[in-house]
Amino acid sequence: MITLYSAGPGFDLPEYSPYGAKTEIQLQLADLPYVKQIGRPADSPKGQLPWIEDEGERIADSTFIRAHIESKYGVDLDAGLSQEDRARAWAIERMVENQLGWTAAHFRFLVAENFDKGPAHWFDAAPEAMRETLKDGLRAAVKTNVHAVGVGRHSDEEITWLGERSLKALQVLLGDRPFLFGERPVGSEAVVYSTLMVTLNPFFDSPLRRRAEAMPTLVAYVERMTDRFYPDFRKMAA
Ligand SMILES: N[C@@H](CCC(=O)N[C@@H](CS)C(=O)NCC(=O)O)C(=O)O
Repeated sequence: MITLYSAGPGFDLPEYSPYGAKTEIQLQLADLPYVKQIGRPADSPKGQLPWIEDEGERIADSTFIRAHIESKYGVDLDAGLSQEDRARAWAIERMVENQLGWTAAHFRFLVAENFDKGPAHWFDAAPEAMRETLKDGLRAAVKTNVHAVGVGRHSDEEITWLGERSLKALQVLLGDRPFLFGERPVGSEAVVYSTLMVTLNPFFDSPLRRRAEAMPTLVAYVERMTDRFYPDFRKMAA
């Protein structure tokens, strides 16, 4: 049985790590049984969530986890897609992870009110004397990363504009289909959903969230995916 290590539920989401949710959904799409445990990035072979343990083997990074499950279990999460659509799926995945995700992370971690009501609480159990140092360390690390990928060099308005371009692209790509490539969810769907889920999360306010909320296609898509992959969460939230 595969064990998935991820962040777990939090901040009104069924899984707080977008990459953890991606892997969790891909395990479900592959029809593979798994158990889920809360993991700490420091314990991961690559220092980040998620990672899996599969018959003694530890695999980290959501993209490599997908490659592992597809090759080991003979699954094709993009079954039925043409070569062109497979290429499109990869391009969509890169846009979402390498661009949209960072714009959303900027608002979640680097806007003081959001950081204080959210990520700052990860240190609630730490000794009081260390708490502020730990919070500063997390904020500084995220800031360095957001700056390194380029997003952090822009104003909030510019970051919103950049993120909105990806949201608009997703809206067009989805059109009136229930899933990206038709009636059936494919592998890249997991990434699109998990990133939109954190972007639209009402727990954190941001101009980017409000732009996403104004796109009914994306809102309905997130609800559809949550119903399908986190049905218990939807029931609880109802
Ligand atoms: N490329 C990685 C990205 C994973 C990632 O960014 N994980 C975040 C949680 S959503 C993390 O562990 N961050 C802690 C850190 O980078 O120190 C993947 O696809 O799994």
